[in-house]
Amino acid sequence: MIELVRGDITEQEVDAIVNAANSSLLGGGGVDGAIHRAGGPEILAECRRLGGCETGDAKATTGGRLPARYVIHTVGPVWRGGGEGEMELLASAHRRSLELAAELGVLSVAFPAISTGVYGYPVELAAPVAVAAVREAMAPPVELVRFVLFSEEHLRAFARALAAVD
Ligand code: AR6
Repeated sequence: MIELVRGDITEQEVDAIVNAANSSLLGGGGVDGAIHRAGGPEILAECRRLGGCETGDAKATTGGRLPARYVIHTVGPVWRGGGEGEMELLASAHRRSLELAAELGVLSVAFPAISTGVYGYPVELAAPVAVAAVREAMAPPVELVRFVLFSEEHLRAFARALAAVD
């Protein structure tokens, strides 16, 4: 099942939350900053041992003080106009996050709108890619994927994308 909520991903009572990180995995602003602030220093200490992450890939840590047991750190593409493989890299970030979630044995995963903040991917274009990638890659034991959208505009874009495939 795929569901949409407007809210803060750090407050989600799910098994794993996905972080829209950068390739250093050493923290940043946006959702990344919020996750490290809420989860505490243990997450960053684990991230330091991971040696970074390529765009389109994902790596996991524990959730520190978060309600979620794990944080899956993925790196979405920086938007450069759409001709630099952004769509495939965004799909890959979702796919790899779900593969990792399945390896961790989790049932529920929350995603933010990866790449649509600092990285500049227009949400109208990102939402259909994210929804399609999750529909394709979602596999047992994962049974719930929740997109947690920070603004009404993002929520509407994801609702349109989900309605188009349902
Ligand atoms: N819960 C849910 N969504 C949030 C939250 C939150 N607490 N905070 C922000 N968002 P961004 P990116 C939304 O910029 O574009 C970082 O510095 C936000 O409104 O966090 O992938 C990293 O270290 C937007 O819709 O991630 C990287 O350097 C979405 O999350 C870079 O930003 C993603 O925005 C990654 O950029």
